[in-house]
Amino acid sequence: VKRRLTVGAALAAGALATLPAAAPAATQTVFAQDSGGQLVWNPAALSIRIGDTVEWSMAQATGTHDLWVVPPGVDVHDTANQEAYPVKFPGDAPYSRRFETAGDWFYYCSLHGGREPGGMNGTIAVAGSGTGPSGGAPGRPVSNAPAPALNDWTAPATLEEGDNTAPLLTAVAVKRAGRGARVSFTVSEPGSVSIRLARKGRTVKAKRVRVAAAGTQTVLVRAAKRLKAGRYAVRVRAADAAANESRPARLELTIKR
Ligand SMILES: [Cu+2]
Repeated sequence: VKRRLTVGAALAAGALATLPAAAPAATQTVFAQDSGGQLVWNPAALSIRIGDTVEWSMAQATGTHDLWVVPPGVDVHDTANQEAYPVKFPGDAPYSRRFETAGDWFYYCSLHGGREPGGMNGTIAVAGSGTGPSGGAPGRPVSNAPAPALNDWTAPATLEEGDNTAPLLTAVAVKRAGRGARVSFTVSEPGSVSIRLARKGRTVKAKRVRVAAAGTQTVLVRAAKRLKAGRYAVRVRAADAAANESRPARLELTIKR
């Protein structure tokens, strides 16, 4: 047994070694540090890959800070095109941002001269792999993002999972009966059957009946008035409880004077 385990482990290691070099998405942390009078982000320079997340932690801060993120190519004074994050206090949850765009990013704390050289700022070099995001868990939403919409969708009490079978409608027949027609049919499962009587394209009478069980049933379709002489198109269609519908049966009924 022990030997087989060893062989298996060696095989697994070999399989891993042949996988393409796609490192999982990583999270890197930058700490706001302000003890000793020097206000810095540490480390001030990061190199990450597309898909990685950076967290700016307040765990080591003793004062308040904010965060501005400057995308590649945006001027440090062009605040309209920068991302502003609200002020945080020592011990607050970190700012968190996932990087999907390669390039040289800049960030700073506006409370502590961050845009100026020597201020509380830093850089993030995001390397594009050429193979797209490296995947992994998505970053957490930034703290100033609007609250996500609540999913208040209520699951249906009954799921008609798996019933994709339409009922079978057979032995459909129609006969004149009094002021209307008598329609008989056989259905393969319970549900409902709808019958439509039309003349010259206009519905004369429509009726829907419940079918409690599979089998043969006869339905009387009575029109409001005595049927005029002519040819009537009769359409019969069955549906089951999951709303699967049979193919319609089309018959003709001729009413003579
Ligand atoms: Cu600051």
